[in-house]
Amino acid sequence: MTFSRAITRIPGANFAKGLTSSRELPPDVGLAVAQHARYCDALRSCGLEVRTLDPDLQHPDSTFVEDTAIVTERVAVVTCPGASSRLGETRAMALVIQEYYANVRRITAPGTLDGGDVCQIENHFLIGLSGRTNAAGAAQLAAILQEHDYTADVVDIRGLAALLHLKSGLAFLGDRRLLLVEGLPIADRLGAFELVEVPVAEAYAANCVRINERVLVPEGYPVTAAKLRRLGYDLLPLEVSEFRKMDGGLSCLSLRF
Ligand code: CIR
Repeated sequence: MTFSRAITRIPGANFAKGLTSSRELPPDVGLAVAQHARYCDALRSCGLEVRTLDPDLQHPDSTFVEDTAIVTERVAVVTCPGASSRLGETRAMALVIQEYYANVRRITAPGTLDGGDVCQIENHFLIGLSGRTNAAGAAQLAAILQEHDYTADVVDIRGLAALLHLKSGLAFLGDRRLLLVEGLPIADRLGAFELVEVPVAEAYAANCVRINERVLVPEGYPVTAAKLRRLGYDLLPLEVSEFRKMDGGLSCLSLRF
């Protein structure tokens, strides 16, 4: 998959009021803004044209733009996020997406779906059933994707409390390879892929992002980084400590298409 654009949103002054399960100290908003700026620079260094949206002060989690839309080569789908505090984020995102896509579809209630639960693997999609994405939302997305000649498979991660979203524990690296947290009980569903395991102690590093010739990885996870380097990947490590405190990872911070 080749990407040429990304959409991001700068964290707002109310970023620390977003949803989190973390027991870490609240995030430093100034540092989050600085880390976000470096993230956008990294996307540019991968060859992407980056559209950076202004902070949305109504929605403290709105910097995690990945959850609001699925953007593919053939269709864009605006989601219906599973957390009620995030529902309003999609209105502004739909307007932006319409500038790039003639074909914009929507997930509608009672369906809920967060983009973090959707992993594109070439022409196939894994859709996670999670605390945020319900069966109706997953079925709506699968149907839309199938209309556009994609295939989709639903994987239930609701028993895995450590995973907020499917992509909290899994990333497609290209080359028929998936990076995933060691022991993830969905591994047997992924037989067609070479699985690259991330040790549980580095679980956060399973949320990497392959962009064109490079792989964005979170700074500070040496075992995973060494594995990926041994496989020949050109890594771009980024410090995202303040986003981790809000349960967000590298993929959540952009829509790439
Ligand atoms: C939330 O709980 O919705 C945000 N604090 C974090 C969202 C992270 N998004 C993602 O993993 N795709």
